[in-house]
Amino acid sequence: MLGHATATAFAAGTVARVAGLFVTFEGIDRSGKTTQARMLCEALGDQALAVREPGGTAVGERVRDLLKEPHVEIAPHAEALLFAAARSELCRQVIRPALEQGRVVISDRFLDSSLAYQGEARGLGVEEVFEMNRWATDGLLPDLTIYLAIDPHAAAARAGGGDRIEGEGLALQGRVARAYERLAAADAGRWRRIDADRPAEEIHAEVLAAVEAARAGAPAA
Ligand code: ATM
Repeated sequence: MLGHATATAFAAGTVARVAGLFVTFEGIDRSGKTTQARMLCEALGDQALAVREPGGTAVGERVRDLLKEPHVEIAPHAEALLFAAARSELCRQVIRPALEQGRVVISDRFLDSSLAYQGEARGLGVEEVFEMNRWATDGLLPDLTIYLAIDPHAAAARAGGGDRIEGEGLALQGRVARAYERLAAADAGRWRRIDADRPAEEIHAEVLAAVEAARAGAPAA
């Protein structure tokens, strides 16, 4: 699990930027991230830029298709590298330029998904996956990470898809949920944990408040 020292080291290695706000949404499958990212984006209007992971670039969208393909077997190391490759492209081509223009970048998943899914749930090691991503992204970290916390059984009861990773079911989602809880607890300054088993409008109001606080420079929680 990622310790405070590593988190600090990662922050210290971050390439400096002067403007913008980088907000990420995290949570298990069907926790409502996509809905909340869209609502936030609509609320902020032109100043916001929405991106999704993996995706958002030519390479990223093709990597997304490959990773979601139910019949393609991908070993955990390759899976982690593919997510990082898509993220690397997205950071360089889309996220950093938008932040430099002072925009609010809203990402549906980012680095922490790799820490939770590949690092913890797949057993590759959070530190290892973190280091690989630091290299891939030049150390870019979100300013605010909204964790939409929901019990995996409640999330599974919601309607939805069935890609390769989602198809692995409740056991995987349980491991991922526990990993998110630990990550959020280890860095309360960046993370904001929100109970996601509630009406979308209620959650959105809390998200908006957290974003406004982050813009004002207040801690996330
Ligand atoms: P979405 O839920 O955002 O569509 O993401 C697709 C899957 O990719 C999702 N699977 N489930 N359940 C989480 C997984 N994922 C990772 O395993 N690592 C990552 O770094 C990212 C960005 C996504």
